[in-house]
Amino acid sequence: MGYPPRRSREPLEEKPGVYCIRSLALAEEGRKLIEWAEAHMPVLMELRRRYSASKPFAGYRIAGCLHVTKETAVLIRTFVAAGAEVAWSGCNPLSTNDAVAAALAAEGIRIFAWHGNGEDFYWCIERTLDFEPHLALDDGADLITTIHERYPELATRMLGGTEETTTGVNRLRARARQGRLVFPVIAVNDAETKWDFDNVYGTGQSTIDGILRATSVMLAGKVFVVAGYGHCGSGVARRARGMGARVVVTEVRPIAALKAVLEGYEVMPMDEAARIGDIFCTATGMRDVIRRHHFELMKDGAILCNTGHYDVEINLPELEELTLRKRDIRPNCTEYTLRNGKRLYLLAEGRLVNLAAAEGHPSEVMDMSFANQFLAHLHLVEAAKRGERFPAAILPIPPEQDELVARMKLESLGIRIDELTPEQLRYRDDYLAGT
Ligand code: ARJ
Repeated sequence: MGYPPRRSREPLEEKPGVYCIRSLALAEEGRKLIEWAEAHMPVLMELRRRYSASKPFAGYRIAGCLHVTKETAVLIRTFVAAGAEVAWSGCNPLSTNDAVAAALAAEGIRIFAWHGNGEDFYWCIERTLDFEPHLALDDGADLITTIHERYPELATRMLGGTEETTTGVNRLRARARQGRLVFPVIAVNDAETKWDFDNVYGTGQSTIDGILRATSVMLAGKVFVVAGYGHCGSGVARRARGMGARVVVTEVRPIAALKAVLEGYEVMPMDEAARIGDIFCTATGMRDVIRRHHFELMKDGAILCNTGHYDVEINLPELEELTLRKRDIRPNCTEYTLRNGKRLYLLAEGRLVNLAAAEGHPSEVMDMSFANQFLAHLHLVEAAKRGERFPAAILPIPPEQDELVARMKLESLGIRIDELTPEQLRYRDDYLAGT
């Protein structure tokens, strides 16, 4: 094949141009994981049922760059059932589930992903672009950035893309502001049925899950410092409190800080939190939130992790500089002995602890995020079929889509809600009705 060799010399299973994964022998284990996720993703399964006869994606190729988990596999299978051809890479070097990747490869999905593919991260993304997609499904904007920077000709032919996460939407908005966005991108993250659920309840549960799997420490009574009180941080704070931790929040935004105060959390600068925290979790999307002098202030035994998209929130080069020696003490838990004699424990190399040390968000909540992904791509394809072209901008999901996803989720839960009566509808629209 006419593409550059990968860097990694690890033994991998490769069929050039079709897949490159850890081992096909894991496929059966992966199929069971996917089956389990399918049993917990009713909305996506209903969409699969609705669109598998009409196959609206027939003739369309989708490249995806998103954590290769059992939930993502359910999304991929749904696209395939609806007629799409799909090529996939992971969006984080430590989040690929090798068994799921094997199951997908065995089903004929083009997939370039294995756990620990750091050296070949962009090689994997580029292999999904060899296939000349019409659509890009991104998480963190590395795929869409690669298309713009390295495949400008392909970029002009793309119908559009979607972005899964806050950090990616921020990066793409920055690109759009500079006039450098070539095709439309739908901000799936900004759907209410995504960020008010996935970011809050998903991150809340899966981050605690990751910390517990990596450490098995008791949370009750611990001082648990959450950096950043956005949707993700507030979810982590809530679940840490639920486990009996004493939660401290650090912030830079006054309104977010005030929300944390009124929710009953201690709010203080990281300089103060660093001295008292037992467990630190960053959820800011910003770099260097925990840095040299914070490490120096920390207690012996402090545990550090990150749940933001990139591994920049804890300044690792500075941590390394302060370190005398280092060893892995448990899976996903590295002990750093500093020159000042104290030991700090870094989880999952500072990468997303919920995906690297656990399985990411539960299927039930990814059900809504991925229903939004599916419908957003359908929206792009239907527009293309009508000969319409959206502007090269960051677009919201269609508002009726948000409501549809919520209704389908409620229905799957067997929960019914009220409807406004005709009198109430009239009252809602009557600007004269007052005291
Ligand atoms: C796939 C997941 C999972 C999971 O929707 C979440 C988000 O915004 C990402 C930031 O990279 C991670 C993504 N996410 C969380 N859990 N994607 N499968 N189980």
